[in-house]
Amino acid sequence: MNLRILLTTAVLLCAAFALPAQAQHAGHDMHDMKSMSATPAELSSGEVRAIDLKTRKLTIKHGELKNLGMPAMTMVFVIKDGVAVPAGLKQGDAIRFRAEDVGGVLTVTQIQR
Ligand SMILES: [Cu+2]
Repeated sequence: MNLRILLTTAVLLCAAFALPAQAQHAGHDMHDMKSMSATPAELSSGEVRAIDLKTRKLTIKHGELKNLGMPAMTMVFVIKDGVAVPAGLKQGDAIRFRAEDVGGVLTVTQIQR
């Protein structure tokens, strides 16, 4: 009798814990799918700290870069060949940009002021 009650309680407890876990998991999958489909056009915000058009090096103080799994920091990126830099872009300008890991080189593939 006692064992049966214990088992019933255990089953109910399992159900109680499993349901929220499943709901969270489903929500997480939906979030992943959403962020994946949004990724190609998603731009990050940053501020130009330095720019050298000869070497195509751009130092950006950036917020979190979700596609690179990078926290906010200031760092140097290489501007990808063929990517247009907004005319007169200078230190202190706020930008929206897209950075990608191209063969281990952190590369800016889109820049907008
Ligand atoms: Cu960084």
